[in-house]
Amino acid sequence: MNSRRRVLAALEEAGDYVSGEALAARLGVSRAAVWKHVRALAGAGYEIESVRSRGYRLLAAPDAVDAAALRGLLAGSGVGSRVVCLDVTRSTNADAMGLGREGEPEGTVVLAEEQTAGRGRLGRTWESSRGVNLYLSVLLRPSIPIWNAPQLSLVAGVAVAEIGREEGIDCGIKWPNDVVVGGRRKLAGILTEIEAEADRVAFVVVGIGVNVNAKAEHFSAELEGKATSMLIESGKRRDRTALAAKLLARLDECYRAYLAGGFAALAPRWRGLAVLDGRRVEVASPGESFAGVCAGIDDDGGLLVDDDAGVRRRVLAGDVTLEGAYGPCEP
Ligand code: BT5
Repeated sequence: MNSRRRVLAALEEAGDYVSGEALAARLGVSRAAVWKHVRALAGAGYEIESVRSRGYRLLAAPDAVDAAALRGLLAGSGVGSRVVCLDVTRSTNADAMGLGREGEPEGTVVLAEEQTAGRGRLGRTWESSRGVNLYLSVLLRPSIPIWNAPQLSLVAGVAVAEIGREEGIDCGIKWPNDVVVGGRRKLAGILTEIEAEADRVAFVVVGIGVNVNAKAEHFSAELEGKATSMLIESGKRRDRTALAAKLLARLDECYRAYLAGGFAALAPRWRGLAVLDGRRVEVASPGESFAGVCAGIDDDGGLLVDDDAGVRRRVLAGDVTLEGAYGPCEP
């Protein structure tokens, strides 16, 4: 632990005033050095009171993901073997793609407090208010053909929705990549991007945005009634560091299961979280649109829809909405 973190740990532990002298003795540094660390902590958003005769007292910690704590919680996990925490970036997916091209190893995670150009699918945007939600991207190097890459969105969907449910949120998965509450309000989105070599995957970036502590006012008017957060659903704020660790550890477990057994190994879990089964849907996939009744997914992750002529169709890419609704996050 560096000196700055040790000062912080001492203040957190005391929960009361600690004299500069005591801190200096504990860390084996000068009182001036302690003061410098306290100033640096204040610069990082910690509210620290300083009273002449009593010393320093920690009043409030910034609500930021704690990179060091996150790394500690993920020790031993493949996903999160390296964690890059950024304050502001355009898109963590773009960053992770860049790291992939530079040869970064599998499991590297890029996380940001805020995105200024968060990406959805098909050129759509992901609203990424500062300091309230999770925006993270995971670099993976699975040895799979490119046509199987979309399965990784489904794998991530299992991890996100399972953690959502464990947090007490009644969420489910809308094929292919939305985690929704009440079948309608979007809690999380997943964007999988690939870099390909001939017909094999060179690397994949799985980007996950989860609305955690956002309030309704953090979303644009356009998303009113369409976006939700764990706070909105439960009235409870969550520690984003702990939540990110749980999510990444679960993703690690799901990814290992996928590598060992293919998507079939995850399909039963995915089906247990599905929200569209048995419902009338409209499918807009590249080159065709049709309506029908959703019949779940097959073991490769393709969506099965019985069209109005009674033909079972298999959808591999596209958007699915409940019939009569409009827009990809409407159902
Ligand atoms: C997605 O796209 O749902 C994928 C979102 C992936 C976001 C993560 S954040 C970390 C990583 N870095 C990135 O740059 N991206 C990933 P799509 O299915 O196309 O849905 C996009 C639509 O969801 C938008 O057009 C809006 O209607 C809606 N939307 C945008 N921001 C939202 C938010 N914060 N919460 C809920 N819905 C949102």
